[in-house]
Amino acid sequence: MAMALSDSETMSSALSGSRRDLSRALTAIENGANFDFAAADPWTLGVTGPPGVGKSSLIGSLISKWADRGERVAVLAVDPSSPNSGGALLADRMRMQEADSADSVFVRSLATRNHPGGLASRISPMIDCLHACGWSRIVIETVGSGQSEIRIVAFADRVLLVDGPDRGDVIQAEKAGILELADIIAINKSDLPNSEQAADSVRTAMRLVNGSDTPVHLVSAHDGSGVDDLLEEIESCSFSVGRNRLRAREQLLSAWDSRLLDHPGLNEVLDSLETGSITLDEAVESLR
Ligand SMILES: Nc1nc2c(ncn2[C@@H]2O[C@H](COP(=O)(O)OP(=O)(O)OP(=O)(O)O)[C@@H](O)[C@H]2O)c(=O)[nH]1
Ligand SMILES: [Mg+2]
Repeated sequence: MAMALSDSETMSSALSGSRRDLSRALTAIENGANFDFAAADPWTLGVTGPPGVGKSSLIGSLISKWADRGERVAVLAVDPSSPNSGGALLADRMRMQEADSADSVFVRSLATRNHPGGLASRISPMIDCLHACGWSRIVIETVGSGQSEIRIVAFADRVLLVDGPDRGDVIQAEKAGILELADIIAINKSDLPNSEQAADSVRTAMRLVNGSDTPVHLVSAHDGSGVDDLLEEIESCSFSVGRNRLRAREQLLSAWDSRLLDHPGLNEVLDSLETGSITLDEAVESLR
């Protein structure tokens, strides 16, 4: 039975600024607790892209700039493989970069494998909870390598695709189907050779995919070049109706998935399917 968090002591302490109780509240939500604060619209950014292109480093650079402007930034780092490494790495990087802005940064890692019913159904209440606790910029980082990661990023109101200067990175992003969801593209590691060419091939691919001029920024998380412009683009980003529909579709599919995977009759139906005693259509009917 899902517990309601709204009236709990943990939640009121999280709302008054306790980071420890915020962590507890997020864990409770992750485990199925309801969070039904009617809050104003949270500000969310999804950051995705192939492994190792510098998503976390770039988020680190954006965080310093946001912190300078007085924003409080929360990052949900979705790690498909290990429960901690992604978030821990990101946290380390941030500690290194801005020891003095620690109060304005909150990082939480989430392991997709802890969620047989899909993490996607837990993301929105987590975002609402962070927003209610005063986090004004909420970033969701996920490796863009599979369908479930793409679905998670669809829960953000704006999506930044980070790519690298290797042609291989660009192709991976195309294959995973994340180009369509991107409002803004950053080619990171512009301090390395070939980034101009990578930016050009992404621009070409975007025109083919979206028929639109999605902005492509060359940036370097290492030397900071291009990051100011990227931040301005993110802040002024207004998303297209077409992409909203795409996002709504991904959200619907993930809600559908979780409902199916959480269905109490699932195992029984799988048994019957396995032995051939029911057809696929009958299975779908009985799980409705
Ligand atoms: N030369 C160069 N290296 C970079 C830059 N940004 C990140 N890196 C390096 O790229 C590697 C991966 O960086 P991360 O920020 O962990 O990349 P990521 O995309 O978050 O990686 P995953 O979350 O594991 O997919 C690290 O060794 C970084 O130091 C950059 O602008 N230039
Ligand atoms: Mg990362």
